[in-house]
Amino acid sequence: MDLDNVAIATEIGKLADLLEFSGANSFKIRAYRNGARVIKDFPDSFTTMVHNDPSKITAIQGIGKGVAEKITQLIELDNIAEIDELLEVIPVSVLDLLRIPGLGPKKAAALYQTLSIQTLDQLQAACEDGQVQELKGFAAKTEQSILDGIAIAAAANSRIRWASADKLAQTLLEHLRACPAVERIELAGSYRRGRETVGDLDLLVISTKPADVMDCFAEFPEWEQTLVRGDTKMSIRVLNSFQVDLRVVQQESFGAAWQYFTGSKDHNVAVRGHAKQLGMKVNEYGVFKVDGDEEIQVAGATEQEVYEVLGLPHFAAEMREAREEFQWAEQGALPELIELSEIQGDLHMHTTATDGKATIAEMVAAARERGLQYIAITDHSQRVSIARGLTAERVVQQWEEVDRFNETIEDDFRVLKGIECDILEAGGMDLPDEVLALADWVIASVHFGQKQSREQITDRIVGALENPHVKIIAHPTGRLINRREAYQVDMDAVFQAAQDNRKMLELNANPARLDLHDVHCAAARKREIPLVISSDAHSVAGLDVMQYGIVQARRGGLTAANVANTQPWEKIQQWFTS
Ligand code: DGT
Ligand code: CA
Ligand code: CA
Ligand code: ZN
Repeated sequence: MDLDNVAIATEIGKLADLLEFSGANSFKIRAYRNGARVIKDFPDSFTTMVHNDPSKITAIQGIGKGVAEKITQLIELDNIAEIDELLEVIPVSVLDLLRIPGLGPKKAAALYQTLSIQTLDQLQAACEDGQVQELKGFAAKTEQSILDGIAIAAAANSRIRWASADKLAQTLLEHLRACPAVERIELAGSYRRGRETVGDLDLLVISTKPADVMDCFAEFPEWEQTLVRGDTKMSIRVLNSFQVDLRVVQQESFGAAWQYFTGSKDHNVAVRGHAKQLGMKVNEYGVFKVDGDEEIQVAGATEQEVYEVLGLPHFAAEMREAREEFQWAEQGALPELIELSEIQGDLHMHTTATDGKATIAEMVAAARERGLQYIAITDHSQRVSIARGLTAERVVQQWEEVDRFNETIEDDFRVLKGIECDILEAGGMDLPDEVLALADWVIASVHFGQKQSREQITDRIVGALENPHVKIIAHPTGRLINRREAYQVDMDAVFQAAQDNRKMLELNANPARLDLHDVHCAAARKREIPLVISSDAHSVAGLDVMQYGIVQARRGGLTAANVANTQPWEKIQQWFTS
């Protein structure tokens, strides 16, 4: 089976999970876990290596003989025998238990062995009954954190992050575009609307040969199971059980179908209501004028004409949530949503001085290749000791290095002296004001004490916004999609403090963060607080996540004017002093 590296890494990770659950040797488990990580990040295809030159695989650092064997087995025999053997004694549903944040395989195994818990539902019931806190090694507090974690795990199970959906979507498009029966193919649903997580992918195809299209769909390399197959509609599961729906439509109703299946449902309900008032009817086949018993089709081939005959603008897909878009349309105030090409600089990234993988020079070269005009180097401050955070002395040295570096640059490209300075648990900044005063760009972040009370965390962030040297708060709520809830923070107070102190807020483009979320972005826009979309890159490749931040910003209704780093650096500086 030809698999991409992510799919291979997932299987190896699953093996590690199952081994850990069954109490196997910890060195072996670690070897598989490390292997999975190396595979996921490796630039060349393991499938290709297995086919062409298997000896290459064991030469890769972090891939031992055991891992290499499993990879070969998976590619050549379609499965890993050891996984099948383990699944004969361990129900597959227990893997869900391992996704609960804070519940390691040891605890999961204890729950399985003592209380026969196999599913999230059973675990929830046992926690609610208070059975779990009776077990050795489980306190009442553990029980509560398991309950909190179940909600996250359940959501994580059914929806995937937009960036992962995007990777899958691109391989699906590539596969189906090669199919001769496919005349046109587009993506719809929550993916097209840019939601931060996607429940399933929706594909729409124009073709006069639906059966051929469906045959081709079933030949997708990551196909796992066909759920339904009708005359024009087919649903499959791909690896990792994710669902993909495909519909085949005719040219003359393509626009109507695309509009319908893009949703959202609430947006479509509003569109239909609007049509009714005009004596018209909208469905997935077209727009129809209703005249007594007669229905005459007046639009359908393109999405544009569907909206146009209803007197509505062609809403960007990211707006279609029945939030404010109809009001904007009525007022003729539809925002022109920001695009990636409008970004001029990136103001949050790390280097080898702390936990980044590239040097300043390498980050600069990569930023220039991506067409940027300026970047800020913002390594961690000393409190983040695991990342070798910078002391006052080291950060001043780094800034001298940046000064020297700028002198070697002949054109207008600019490297800014920055720091991602921690907001201390007790409040206050991790570096003295005299040091922060030397920086061009001070980001303040909460990395520690995230479990503090709402009041404490809010006070810390508001305090940072009041510091005269701080320009911006990074990832203001700290959430990690599907993994960690936001910390308790009063966002109204944060917005107010940003306004009062004329500060900015970050939209972190890392696909696991996307923090602020879309509704927060919209709130910041209303309050005229400039946002900065940042990659928070820890490597050269990390700069490319900017695109995900753009999708999120568009969902928040942001235009270039709402996002500071669409402007030249001088403009950003002026904003703080004007
Ligand atoms: P998801 O997959 O949960 O992330 O969210 P969506 O929005 O992609 O939802 P999905 O896949 O169930 O359906 C795709 C679109 O098709 C949805 O946004 C609107 C449209 N649609 C699906 N079922 C219905 C329905 O029963 N009524 C209406 N009005 N629209 C529907
Ligand atoms: Ca969907
Ligand atoms: Ca669907
Ligand atoms: Zn950072």
